[in-house]
Amino acid sequence: MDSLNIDEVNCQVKGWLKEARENIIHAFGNPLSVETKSSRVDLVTNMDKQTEKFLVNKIREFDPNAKILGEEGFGDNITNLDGTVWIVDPIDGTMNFVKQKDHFAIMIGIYENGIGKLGFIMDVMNDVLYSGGPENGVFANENKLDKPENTSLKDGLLGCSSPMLMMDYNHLQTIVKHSSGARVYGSAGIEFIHILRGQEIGYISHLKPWDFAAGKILAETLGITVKTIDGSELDMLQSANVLIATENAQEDILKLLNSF
Ligand code: 2AM
Ligand code: CA
Ligand code: CA
Ligand code: CA
Repeated sequence: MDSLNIDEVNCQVKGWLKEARENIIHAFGNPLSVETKSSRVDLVTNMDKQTEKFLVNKIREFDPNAKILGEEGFGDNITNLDGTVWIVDPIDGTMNFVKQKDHFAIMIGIYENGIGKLGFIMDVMNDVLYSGGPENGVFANENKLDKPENTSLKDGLLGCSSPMLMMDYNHLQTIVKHSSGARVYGSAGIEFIHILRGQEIGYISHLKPWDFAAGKILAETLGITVKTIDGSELDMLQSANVLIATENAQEDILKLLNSF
């Protein structure tokens, strides 16, 4: 693909995500096969793999030149961001998917020469697709979202990674003490959704590219900063300690971290 036709891609991807969502819901009737990856709490299921294969096949059919980075490894080995790069997280919040059958998302981020063009976060159980980018704005299904208020740290709820909060990495417990409270949803996608809707002022977690690729495009379109916790730009091919936040909350958190 030379250059993305935003409307066409939007329309195609929405159709795939609708189908992927239906496949996941139908699979609730069948036994789930669950394996561990790096640790006891890092899971992958047959539905993570099936959903990624489904999306990778759709992307390849639609855009044979696409480079695809997928969490479960059915995409390509990507070493740079040249051309059109699709970044896929087939099920974000696999632990929630396994334990709760709720609070998980399907995510796709599309980048052209490193620039975010379109992001998609499908909240599967609520049947709401968050989609869009800098050229068309951000939508929850068909409803356009306004920019969330630029709330400061003390006046808002902060989403946190559970292990980072427990271990007090990056002084996270102190940061939370300066906020209105912590929330831990167990899915980066669901945290992004709360921020897009103005229900949280931020989220701090150690994330991989597929965890933040889609959300970064949507959040930045609405004036939310998505950077490393010390304020540097993210590398779309590297994991990082990520801070997603309103501009004011990001400033408050940076000031706090610099005071240690
Ligand atoms: P995942 O479910 O797609 O793996 C909370 O676990 C959030 O952090 C989820 O969005 C999860 O994405 C992500 N995450 C990133 N690395 C993880 C890991 N090693 N173990 C569990 N979750 C991880
Ligand atoms: Ca995973
Ligand atoms: Ca993920
Ligand atoms: Ca995943």
